[in-house]
Amino acid sequence: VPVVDPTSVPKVLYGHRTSLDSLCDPEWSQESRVLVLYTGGTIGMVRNDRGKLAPIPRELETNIRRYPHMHDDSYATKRFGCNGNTPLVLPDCKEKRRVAYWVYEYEPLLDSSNMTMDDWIRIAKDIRGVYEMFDGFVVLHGTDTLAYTASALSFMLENLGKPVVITGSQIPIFETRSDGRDNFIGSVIMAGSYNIPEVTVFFNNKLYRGNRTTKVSTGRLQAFDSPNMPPLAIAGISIQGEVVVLVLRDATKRGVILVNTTQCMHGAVDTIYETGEALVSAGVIAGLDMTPEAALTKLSYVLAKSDWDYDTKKRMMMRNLRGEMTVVGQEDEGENQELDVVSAISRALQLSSSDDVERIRDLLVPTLFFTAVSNCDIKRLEEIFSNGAEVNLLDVSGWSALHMAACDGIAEVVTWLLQHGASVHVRDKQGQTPLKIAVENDHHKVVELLVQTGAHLTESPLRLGEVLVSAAAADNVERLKSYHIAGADLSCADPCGRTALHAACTVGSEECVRFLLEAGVPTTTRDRTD
Ligand code: ASN
Repeated sequence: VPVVDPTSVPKVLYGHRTSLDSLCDPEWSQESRVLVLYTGGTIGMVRNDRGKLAPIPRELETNIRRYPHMHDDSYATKRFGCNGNTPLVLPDCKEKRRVAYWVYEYEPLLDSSNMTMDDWIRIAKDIRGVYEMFDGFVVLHGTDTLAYTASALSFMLENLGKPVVITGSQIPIFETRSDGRDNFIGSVIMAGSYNIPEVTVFFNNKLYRGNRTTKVSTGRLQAFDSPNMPPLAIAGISIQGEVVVLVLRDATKRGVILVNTTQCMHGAVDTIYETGEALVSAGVIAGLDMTPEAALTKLSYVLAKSDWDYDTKKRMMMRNLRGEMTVVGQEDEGENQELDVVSAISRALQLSSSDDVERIRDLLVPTLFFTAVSNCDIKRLEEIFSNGAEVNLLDVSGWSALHMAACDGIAEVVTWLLQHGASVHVRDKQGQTPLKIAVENDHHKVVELLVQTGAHLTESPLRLGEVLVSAAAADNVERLKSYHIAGADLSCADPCGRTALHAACTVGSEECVRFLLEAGVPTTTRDRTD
């Protein structure tokens, strides 16, 4: 689970621009928040006197502010004031919430051909450092090595629960005919408004799974493609010569992990060919339909796992870790049983065409799904899920099934939902996450499960101080425990400088005082009246 590591928090958040507190302010839930990490690339470059492209520092954000389709200045100043801290805000795109965004510029800005593995690590650490403060991330990147960075990040960002969208452009963003503006705006919308918790590439109006992409053209605006997702026709590639195999066998015996990937755009490495079979018997792992970029970065990731032994590393190379390759037979392809209600209604209405039955199913599945959640009926959930229920579906109040289960406090249902891809970061119309709902209902086990899956509180320290003080003042030790399990700092003070311990002492709540002391809160904090 990503945690805030203050040493890697980009300066933009603590420095002259934006303070952590203002970002955590509850009123912020009105907008979704996106951090744009600008690493370089053509997108932000400017042509010099000799017509050569080079990045110019500290220009991108200032220029974006002048473009009304990238920044709605009147909304931003009305909502946040004009104090030098005003974030960028996308114009209304008819999505659920406005997207507010910040640009964090790297120093130096790089042509991506000059990037190394250290740059991948820096991007991953920066995202981890501020993971809890944003709803999504956009990485502006040069196109030459963008697919490598996308693949590398997909492996490095373990337990990712929020979108990370990588983009760039073929023509600089502020040139008249540029693909940069659409790529940029599309990426910010994807990161801010869509719950796609993985590393993706947005280019030329398409969103690709990052580790499936490869750069296919240096000149066309359709610079990227994802040829094997969904998988296309399978074509084999023949590798010549027994001598090569004997060489390779030697290497695998020495403990070298070898992966065979195809350089073809479409199709996968196939072992039905004798040569392919010989490679497998020499210990070479079939990389199936992985792109060479994904294969290289997956190997780097797997080899760096010091706690995995040689066999585990080999197993992991063969396994689909982040959707980077298609392992035939890995997914459960069992026949779906038609839902009883759907069959009954279809029979009663004498529907014969499969399209009509399909329509009935689409109408009923969401309702059946929410009902099964509130009835805690796991068997029914399985059945409905295999009929195509969308786990992160929202009801009219913006509640997901996970909000519901968190409110009811049934750990079994919460576990099932999390195992089936429910996002812990979805917020309802009041900006409340499932974690907040579980905390307010004191479902400790559920709070624990959500935190283990990457959920975190979204209140500012001051707001946390307020809720902790009121819990202690009401002698509510269960609530203090809930916040404690949710990862809150119990020594947070309210705007008057009072902590939960002050409040517990004032009302003489022995239980709260004992709990707070056992949790290790400081006993010498003074409030504003001293
Ligand atoms: N050379 C540039 C880069 O990769 C190419 C681009 O961004 N279109 O940084």
